[in-house]
Amino acid sequence: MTSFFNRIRTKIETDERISDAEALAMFESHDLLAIGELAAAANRRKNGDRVYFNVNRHINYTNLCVNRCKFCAFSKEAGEPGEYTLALEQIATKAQEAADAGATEIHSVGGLHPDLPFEFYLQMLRRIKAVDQRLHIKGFTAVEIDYFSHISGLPVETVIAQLKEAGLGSLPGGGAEILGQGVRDQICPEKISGARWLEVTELVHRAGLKSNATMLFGHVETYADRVEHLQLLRALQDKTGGFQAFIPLAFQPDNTRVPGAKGVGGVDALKTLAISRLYLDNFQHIKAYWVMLGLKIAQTALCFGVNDLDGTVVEEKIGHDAGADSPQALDKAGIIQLIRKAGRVPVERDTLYNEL
Ligand code: V47
Ligand code: SF4
Repeated sequence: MTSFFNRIRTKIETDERISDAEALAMFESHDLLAIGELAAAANRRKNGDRVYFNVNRHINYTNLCVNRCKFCAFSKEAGEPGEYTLALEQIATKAQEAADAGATEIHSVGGLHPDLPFEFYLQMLRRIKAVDQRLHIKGFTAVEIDYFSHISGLPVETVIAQLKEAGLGSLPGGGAEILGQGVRDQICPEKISGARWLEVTELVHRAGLKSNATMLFGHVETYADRVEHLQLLRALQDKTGGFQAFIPLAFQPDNTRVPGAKGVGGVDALKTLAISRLYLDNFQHIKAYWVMLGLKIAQTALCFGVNDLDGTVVEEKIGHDAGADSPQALDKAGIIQLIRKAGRVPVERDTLYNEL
């Protein structure tokens, strides 16, 4: 294996791409420290010692969803106990609380609501912006954008243009799951295809909006499925350059309907983050989303190629409904301490990675 890792090291140092076969071999390897050391070196070349975080707040406007993905413990059907849809007034109140607490970003996603009209989402953006023009709204996944096109009868390009006009600043990376259709048929058969997710994301980038990309891992997928997912993202990034960060999401199994899934161990989580850094040479940022990883693994990930810890979050539902044992929120001092104790330099950023 030493000659294998030496070859990867040479590739990193000469900016040569890791092949799919090499990524697969690393997933199959148990030499976590070798992979991590290479990923840390690759990250150092790109980002030095700096680790980014932001002050943000999540607002999940509804948990009603017509898709009912099997891995999702957050979504509900109409009439089920615990279903909710926030009124515009409640959304504005949460945005005001966020602005008062120094947030620069509202991260807003929700289920695919059976009846709300497209106009609701435009009004939601306008209401948040009316609270404070400076709040950047990172909202709606490619899945929601496709759904808005469906319910409004408008082409995706028009949907994006209207959302942008109403105040949308960028898109989060959700809905990608595993892009390969074989896996989607098992865990989210009602969701748009992986090909459609890529198509909508390309249109988002063409409209001048940045977005992120995620990968939900640790359920039924194989290592080959993960490599294919990374390959599709790297190819789209070559085409558009519109992705900011890649965020591997560790699957939380409680209250879900994925047969046999047990959740993600620390070794798999760190290996996946490190390989993402090595393979996705055209992504500047690899984010350890502490909500799904837990604080200890998220901090350790800073030694495995990661340069972003996401934000303060404040009110998290998607991971916690599925049993995540991380805290609900972190304060800025807590994030700064996590980064400093890993020997790195904390940098508060806005959503578009301007340093604050
Ligand atoms: O798309 C759903 C995932 C995503 C579970 O772009 C689950 O900055 C784990 O995309 N276990 C939404 N994950 C969250 C998301 C995100 C989060 C933080 C930052 C950003 C960003 C994006 O959550 C969904 C789905 O892939 N998810 N259920 C679960 N049981
Ligand atoms: Fe709906 Fe998103 Fe949950 Fe799937 S992951 S059921 S689309 S809220």
